[in-house]
Amino acid sequence: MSHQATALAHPNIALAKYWGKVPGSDNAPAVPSLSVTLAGMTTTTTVEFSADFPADHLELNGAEADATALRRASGLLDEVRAEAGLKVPARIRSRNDFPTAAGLASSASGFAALAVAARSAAGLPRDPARESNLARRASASSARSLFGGFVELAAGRENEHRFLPAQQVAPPDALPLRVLVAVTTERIKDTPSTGGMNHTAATSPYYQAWVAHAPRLFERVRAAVLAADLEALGVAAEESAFAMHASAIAAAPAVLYWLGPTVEVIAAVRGLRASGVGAWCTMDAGPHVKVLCAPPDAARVASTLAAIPGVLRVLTASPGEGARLLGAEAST
Ligand code: 2P0
Repeated sequence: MSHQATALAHPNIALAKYWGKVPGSDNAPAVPSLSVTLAGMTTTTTVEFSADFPADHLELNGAEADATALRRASGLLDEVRAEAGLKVPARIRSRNDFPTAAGLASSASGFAALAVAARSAAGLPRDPARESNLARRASASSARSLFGGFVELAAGRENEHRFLPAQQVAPPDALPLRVLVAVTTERIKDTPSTGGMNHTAATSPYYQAWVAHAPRLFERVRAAVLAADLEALGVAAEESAFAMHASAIAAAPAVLYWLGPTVEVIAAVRGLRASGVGAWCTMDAGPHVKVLCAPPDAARVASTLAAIPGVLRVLTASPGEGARLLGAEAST
């Protein structure tokens, strides 16, 4: 007897960044964050529980995943098994329809899809808040991909293990927006974000300043989304990205994700603004630059980015929907 379920989820881009965890917590963020879930790019994940399997097994894009990825996924499955009273192993098959090195965290869509598929395959009812909390404990940014549009994840509190799901702030059509991704390398990043943020917290003299300042940036981003004010959103989102990276760059040794083309794109976006085009940058734990603009400006901004030496390609994304279940079945 086996039970299986398939779910899909999209990546998200943080407009107000998460960087740093509450010490002693169950992967609760030290700062509040706010993201936009992106349409177009999709992770599809199938989970099958069966007593016939010898152990948990994880396949990513058709290849067996490494031990670290399997351990993280098994940790999420263990929580589902405990809640459902299930004691059998699972096989996970996950596929992204966007390249892993595209600068869009596949972990966010991956753990969001896994949370939905695993709970459903275990016979638990759909519950986006519980799925979001489950995903958050595996990888905090993935908690936000459970929901569509503009999504917030609050900061946790010291020495507190609690229910902390993300929640929707506004639906996808609340603010007309395009996110252009300027891809600057095909290489996978060298410092994974968990290690990068923990090293920043441990060694950067600017980390405490970041933690103190981030809630103000979050409030500005949130207010701008609710007011549908793209300029205020872009300005605050750019400040959040630079403040996060400043804290990381001041770590010892530095956590520096940028490459030459990263800075070239930042300069070009400032040039666009100087010529009257509304465009703002944000960067995550990698060298790619995501550029925010209004839909009518997207073609002009994309062609400017594509012409920059070192920019390999430009992807265009829009606000999209949250994770969803595609199907669930039991077989003998
Ligand atoms: C974000 N990032 O808010 C920020 C901005 C990267 C830079 O969330 O340790 O993979 O698994 O909870 O979620 C990437 O961090 O970290 C991230 P873990 P995660 O999107």
